[in-house]
Amino acid sequence: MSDYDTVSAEVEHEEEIPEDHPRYQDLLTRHRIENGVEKGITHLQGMHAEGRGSAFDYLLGEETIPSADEAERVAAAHLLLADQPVLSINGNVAALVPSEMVDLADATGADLEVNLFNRTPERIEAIASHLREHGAEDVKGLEADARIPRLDHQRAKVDADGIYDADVVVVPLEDGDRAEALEEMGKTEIVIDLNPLSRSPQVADVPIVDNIIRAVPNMTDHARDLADAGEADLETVVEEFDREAALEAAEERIRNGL
Ligand code: PTJ
Repeated sequence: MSDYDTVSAEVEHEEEIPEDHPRYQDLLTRHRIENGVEKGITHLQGMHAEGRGSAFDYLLGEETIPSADEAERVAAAHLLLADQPVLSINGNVAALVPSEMVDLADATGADLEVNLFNRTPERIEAIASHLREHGAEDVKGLEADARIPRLDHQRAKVDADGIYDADVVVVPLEDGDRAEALEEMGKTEIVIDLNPLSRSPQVADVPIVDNIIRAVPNMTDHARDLADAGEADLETVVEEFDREAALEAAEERIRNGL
């Protein structure tokens, strides 16, 4: 049977996408983003972001490369060491990995905070409800009672007891100046982005060049493996990480397939 016969023209539920389809992960991702747009969770611009991401993922071989796996372990160690870790959620993240983000928050004691570029009360509420439907108990980002300094767009709006006060922040799927502004606030930043040349991974303490669909569950697995490690061991994991080498390894894979 050809690919054309195995996937129906209009996929209503993701279970209809055959798992043995050679493009399964890409079809699943596209379906979740489309669904997100229909539900008012994902902005239309999120489709462009997804298209860009999937091109890089194709060149990466649609797999978690060893340097990304290491970065995901280091990220887990940072989150376990943190006093106040926060996972930032935009419209693409909410559509792609809602329950996976809730699991990561559970495994690391992190808070979930909605933070949007195209911020409207309706989208904030839709994303918070979507996360609650996937098991989140407390969702931050609705108060927006603090501002990230020197950022003149909607992403500056954060919760005072959330991202504003956090020591470690996970920033997925945004190429922008917020990463630089958070860096200037002295926060430890973990960025998930398939493009190693984006501004966000370029300034991150831990750049993770991997598809968020693979990265987040793997971070959770690492966090569970490291749960009993002592503080000194976690510090060692963090200190041994070479962010430049991780970025170079990803670029090398994308450019030369190596
Ligand atoms: O929901 P909002 O209103 O906050 O809007 C979010 C958008 C999509 C507008 C915003 O995040 C955006 O414009 O993103 P950019 O600038 O397109 O950057 C997104 C980055 O994420 C790009 O570098 C993509 O390569 C990368 N990316 C896209 N999909 C994935 C990804 N990285 C990892 N996993 C993915 N599935």
